[in-house]
Amino acid sequence: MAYTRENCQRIVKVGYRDVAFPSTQLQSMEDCNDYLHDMSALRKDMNDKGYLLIRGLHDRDDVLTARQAVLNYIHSLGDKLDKNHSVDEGVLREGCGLGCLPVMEGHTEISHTMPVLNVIAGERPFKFFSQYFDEDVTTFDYKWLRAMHQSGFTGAHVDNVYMCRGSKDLLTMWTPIGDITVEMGVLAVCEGSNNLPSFQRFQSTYGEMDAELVGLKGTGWFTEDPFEITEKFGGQWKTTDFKAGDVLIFNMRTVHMSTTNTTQFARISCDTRWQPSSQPADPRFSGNVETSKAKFGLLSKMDCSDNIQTFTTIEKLKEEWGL
Ligand SMILES: O=C(O)CCC(=O)C(=O)O
Ligand SMILES: [Fe+2]
Repeated sequence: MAYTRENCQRIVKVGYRDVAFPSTQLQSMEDCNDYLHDMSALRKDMNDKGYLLIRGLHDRDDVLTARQAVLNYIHSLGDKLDKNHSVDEGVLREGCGLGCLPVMEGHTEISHTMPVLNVIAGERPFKFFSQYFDEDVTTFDYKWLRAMHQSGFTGAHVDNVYMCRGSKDLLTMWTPIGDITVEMGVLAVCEGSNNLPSFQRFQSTYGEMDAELVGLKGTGWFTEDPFEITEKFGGQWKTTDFKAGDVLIFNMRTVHMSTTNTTQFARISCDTRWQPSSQPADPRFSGNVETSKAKFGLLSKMDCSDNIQTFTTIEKLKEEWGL
């Protein structure tokens, strides 16, 4: 076999773990492009595996245009990018770590600009989700647009803990804004975590939690260690390199995290949420979305203000749940 990028094993970082990829611990994710028009097959995949990887759902050039707009915005804020490189390379200056890059999520100056919306709320995802749900669909106003700094990653979680106050059929679409390798920080999913019997206790405790309601302090992540998930509950971690245009779609019970950005590049991505219009939507993410005070995920690590009353921690809860 020829020694190519495709078959050579790389050492990548997931959380703080060094992991060989592809390997039994972290396998390559399969796309569903061969049966993209067979909605019942796609729904079955979503139910069995917990995700759909679609190559080229968005127009590649539109995504690259959005990337340019986001990089120009970051550059306009000064002292974020390496001056020895052109802006469109997206190289971060030395030491641009946690808190260096702007918060772009919510309804922000950049999240709702035409080049960005043209991709993340464009005709193509609307068409896909209306076919998938077989009815009219709606997407939250709140857009989780982000640029991941050097050494940054998202820990293992299910999205239900953040957005469980509306439709149970809610889906997340993760859109990389550019070509993103595993080394730059992509999403990894634990295949089967959404419905394997071995995840039942996890799903009926952590998976049911409304992080804001219980006053959870911190990120809302179950763990930063991917193998705590597989060792305790099973499932199979999978990931892949993404090209501009690709998307990963998963449901509220799919355990996912990101690989760690070990490069000098800003990793730009956006998650958007999709559901049938006929169902109620979580009120925190539609309408006046800037008012949500609860900060979870990486934002919780940056927020020094103590104005949000917190009552518990994930460590305490795990002890209570016996997990
Ligand atoms: O982009 C990330 O690092 C995390 C994204 C995520 O958790 C999601 O799309 O639900
Ligand atoms: Fe998530």
